[in-house]
Amino acid sequence: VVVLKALDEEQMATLRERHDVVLLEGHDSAEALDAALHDALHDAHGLICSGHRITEALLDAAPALRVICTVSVGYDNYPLEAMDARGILLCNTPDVLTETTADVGFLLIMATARRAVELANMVRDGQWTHGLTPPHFGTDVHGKTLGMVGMGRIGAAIARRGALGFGMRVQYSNASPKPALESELGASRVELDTLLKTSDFVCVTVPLSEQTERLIGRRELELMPASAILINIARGRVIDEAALIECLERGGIRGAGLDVFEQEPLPASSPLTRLPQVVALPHIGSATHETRRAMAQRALDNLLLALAGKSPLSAVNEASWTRR
Ligand code: 8YV
Repeated sequence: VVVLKALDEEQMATLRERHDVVLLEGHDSAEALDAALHDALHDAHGLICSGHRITEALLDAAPALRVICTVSVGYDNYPLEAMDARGILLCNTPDVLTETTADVGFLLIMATARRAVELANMVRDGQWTHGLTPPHFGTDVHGKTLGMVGMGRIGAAIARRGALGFGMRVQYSNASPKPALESELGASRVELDTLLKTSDFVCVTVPLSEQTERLIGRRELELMPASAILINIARGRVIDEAALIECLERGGIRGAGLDVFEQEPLPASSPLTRLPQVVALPHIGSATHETRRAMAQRALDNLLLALAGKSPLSAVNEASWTRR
């Protein structure tokens, strides 16, 4: 088993009891890591990784590979069709990160609306020299309209925080209706355009796919009122980032709270690093000690089950596996 994403010591020990393990770490460059992975995969049956781009060429170099366990819920960086064709199972880590990631969604809503980072920096810079006046005021969160683009597990957890904790009116756009959430939260399903025109906060939680790439582009941003705030905790490429920068620079929307970007790490030259109305986080959605440990444990459990020929806890393409 090749491990690219560090498990903790106890988890590594559990894995070593059952399998020969190659831990790949400490490579200086992405190229060096790619080369090491290419070699290590030659005899591997399993791979635990996260965030690394797995190509078809890598799969070709891994004739014995049976399962890849990603330490993430998103799996847009895996060549799923090529894995299906080879009968390689892909497992991810849903559920265990839902609440933690929803916390970051709400953190961004609050921080952007109340300008927390900008104003905290003012204090830090010794610029809090007199009482605040309206140019420094933020906007309310409670009682406003929250528009969820995507109402999966994480979307629902954010919507719950909004409706039950902050008295927000929730509307959502999603491929399928969610009647249970509609009755629990009083949420209503609307077309994306309506959502964009009528929400105070638009929160993007859809997975990245061919259908959702650049779902929010120039046209969509223009539908949002100038008082609205855009939050993205999904994947950077769901939003046209150049169009978003242009929209923010001309005051087309009030602000943006972003945990994900087209390119990560976000280049220091990006205007998103310096626009005051932007709260940019370094992709911390699931980054707590507790949740990252639970994610690693889920990946490990998935791998051990799959290599023992049993059904894993969370598989993305179980049908291809069953066929194999
Ligand atoms: C992290 C995430 O990027 O789960 C996901 O899809 O985006 C995050 O939890 C990361 O993959 C954790 O290793």
